[in-house]
Amino acid sequence: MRRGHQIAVLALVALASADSDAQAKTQRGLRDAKSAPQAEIAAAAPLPTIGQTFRDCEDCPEMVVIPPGRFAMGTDPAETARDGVPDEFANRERPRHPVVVKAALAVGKYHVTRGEYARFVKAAGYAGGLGCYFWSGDEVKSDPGTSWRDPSFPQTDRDPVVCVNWYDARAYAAWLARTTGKDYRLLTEAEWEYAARGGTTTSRPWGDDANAGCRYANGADLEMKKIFSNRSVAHCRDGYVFTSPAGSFEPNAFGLYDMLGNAWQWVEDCFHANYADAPGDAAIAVEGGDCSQRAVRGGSWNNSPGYIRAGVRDGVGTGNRDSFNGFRVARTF
Ligand SMILES: [Ca+2]
Repeated sequence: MRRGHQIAVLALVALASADSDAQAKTQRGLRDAKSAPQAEIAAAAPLPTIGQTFRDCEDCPEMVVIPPGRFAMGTDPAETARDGVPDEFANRERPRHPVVVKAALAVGKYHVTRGEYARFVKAAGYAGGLGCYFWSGDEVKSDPGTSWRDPSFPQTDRDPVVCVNWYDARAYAAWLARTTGKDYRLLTEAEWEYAARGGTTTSRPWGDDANAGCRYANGADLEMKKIFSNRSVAHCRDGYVFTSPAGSFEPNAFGLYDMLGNAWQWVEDCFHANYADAPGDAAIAVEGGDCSQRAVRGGSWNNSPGYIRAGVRDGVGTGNRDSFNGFRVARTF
């Protein structure tokens, strides 16, 4: 009952645009809450409010409560044509379709950092794994000597952890859930795109201009061009060739940092080639399709401007550890 009360009151706070079914449940929940003993309500955990930030333990990732709402997931052909995205990638973002996020949820304010991951590895005795794919400038190579501790370029403990595969990301979220008693997990792909867009409908949270992104995202930029001269880069300087410390750029409208760029983010869903059978409920992670790959979102430090967009998506083998890929966590209330 206590959990039900929390959900009901949370929905009262923020369910401005959720569907009628959710609203009906909210109204039923509120009637239940009003009739419940005051002592039980008083004993419940404090209720989150939209935009609130919190940590569930001293070393836990900082979380942001984002609102429920509706959005259009995916892109139209004009967007990818404008950015010169090849059909092979552009077709993954079709068709654009409506999705509802029925309840507020908490999303990591930043990627899980290398320091946070290190605490997990130590506390849980997790192997973590050696061997990571890194970019030599000409090609992606595997090196058994690289790992999340040393991804082949320098990082601080505030940088996003990379060289983690999908199992590593899930293991971290599961450990966080065990240690806090809260419902930590990876985001679904639809939740991720909703969170990345932050209420915007442009190709990026700051607009459509890729060359205006250096205040908001760490992608391939003129700084990278000094070292990797053959790269297609944004015509601006974000200041980082490789990963950047979490929160080095401006947040989106939901208060989330680095949703685009820095490191691709693993999500829960199996990879589907397009959205032909995509659900309209963001809480549902897509099963079926190719579950040997999971979706990654957001682009990374080495991606050219066409891949630093809210709609861009890729599939990566679940066991692959790449120096481009990291993750952030979500928490259900
Ligand atoms: Ca950069």
